[in-house]
Amino acid sequence: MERSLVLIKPDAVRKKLIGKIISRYEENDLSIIKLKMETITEEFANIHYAEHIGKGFYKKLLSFITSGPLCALVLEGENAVEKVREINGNTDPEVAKEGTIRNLYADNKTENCVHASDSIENAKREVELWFKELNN
Ligand code: 3AN
Repeated sequence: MERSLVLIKPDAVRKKLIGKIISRYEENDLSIIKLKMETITEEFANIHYAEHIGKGFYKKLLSFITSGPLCALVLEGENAVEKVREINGNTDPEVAKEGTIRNLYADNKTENCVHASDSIENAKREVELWFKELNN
């Protein structure tokens, strides 16, 4: 069983898409084992997105991700990391395959509704960062 950290980002929360997005994961046989809503600080965002600090899009990403409440969840299931990324679709909604969350609901590369861990190693780091009580 694998775990992945998912964020339903502030744009999706504002558009009242939490239910629709969560349904897609559940319909694909993933279980929600943790779930919370909060508005994160810039300090916390800098830890989560450490690998992107200094990139051209980072300031915009930082201001967006701290702009309002988001929903963080840990999903568990077979092949969860890869499965969630397939369900989410490409970072760029114009490239994302038809039927993926980003194809259906995302506006652009910054406001793209969801985040998911991109490797098993990062999933472990992110799950522990967001849910300290889960020592996986
Ligand atoms: P993904 O979330 O698809 O794994 P990453 O990890 O490459 O994408 O990027 C992290 C986040 O940074 C993305 N979710 C997206 O919001 C933002 N981002 C990535 N590339 C760009 C870009 N070229 N322009 C604007 N925002 C970007």
